[in-house]
Amino acid sequence: MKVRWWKIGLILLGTVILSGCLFQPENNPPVPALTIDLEQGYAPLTVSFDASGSYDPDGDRLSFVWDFGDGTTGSGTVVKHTFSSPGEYTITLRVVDPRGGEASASAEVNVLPVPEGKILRRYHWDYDGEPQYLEFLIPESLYLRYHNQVRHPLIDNYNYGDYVIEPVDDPTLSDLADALQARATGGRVGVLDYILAFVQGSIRYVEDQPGMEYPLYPIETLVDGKGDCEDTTILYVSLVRALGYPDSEYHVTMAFVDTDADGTPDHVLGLVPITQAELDDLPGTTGVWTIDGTLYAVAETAVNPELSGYIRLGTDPWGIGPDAIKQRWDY
Ligand SMILES: [Ca+2]
Ligand SMILES: [Ca+2]
Ligand SMILES: [Ca+2]
Ligand SMILES: [Ca+2]
Repeated sequence: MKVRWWKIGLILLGTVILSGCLFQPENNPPVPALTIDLEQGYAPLTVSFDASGSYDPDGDRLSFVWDFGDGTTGSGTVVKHTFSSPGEYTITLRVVDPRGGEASASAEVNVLPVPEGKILRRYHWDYDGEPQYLEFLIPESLYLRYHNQVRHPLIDNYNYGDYVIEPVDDPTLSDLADALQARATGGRVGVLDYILAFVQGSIRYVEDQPGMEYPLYPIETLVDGKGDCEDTTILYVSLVRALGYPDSEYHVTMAFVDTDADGTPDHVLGLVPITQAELDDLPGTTGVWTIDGTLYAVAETAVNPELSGYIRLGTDPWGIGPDAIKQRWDY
């Protein structure tokens, strides 16, 4: 049998040409996915954009091109962008495959101007291992009202209670307390613990000058973002009190305690009354004190989260007990 090798060669060549050139598989465009972490906020607003949910039906490698709608562009799967001016922006994500296939997705971001006469503060803290974020507007006149008040060095006149019962800041503190309450879960104890984590995590611990305790009004602590034990306790107690503004159901107490048993009080902490039934919900176990027949959960507010982590409601980090109380302010 005569085999015509050259004919077989031609057939093979033809097969290669047909499959390689004429019958190239169709290219499917990518399927874009776009998520953003903030849709609205005050200028300057930093927003995180994530396109990692995008895919290509053919498994093609994808590239990502961003147009932030403010004249700037970017690239990459996950990008952060800061909008410096107020306005409504349309952000467009273009997902491209190497064969010319592409698809787009878009999102809207509304950047608000900080209203005249308000101070914008942004608070970051953790709760149960989850990052928390809150923007809050504080009337500048209120801040100046307190900031400009002359305080005398407190050597033995510890009138910390005056900083809590001060009424003019109550509506503003109530707005903040309500915003925190709306984010909390776990009933009354959950709300109290959540607000404690807010104070611990978003107010930086800074000590007063030695021998001169200088108490801050809650609005000052919120604007300045720093304070020591009396300042953070005054803030916490004021926020808890403001939860029920104007008729508080959240009775609360502030205590001046002696942590080193030398007979002189040296530290301020909060005490929140709880019921026997609420004990099961309490995250802490070492700080439940009985005072005059009432159960109180210790609220230690002065914490450096970088050094010691968060101290949950119902924790007595000093191991002192109620006998260490030298003075108490009740609301
Ligand atoms: Ca493709
Ligand atoms: Ca007040
Ligand atoms: Ca202080
Ligand atoms: Ca002491």
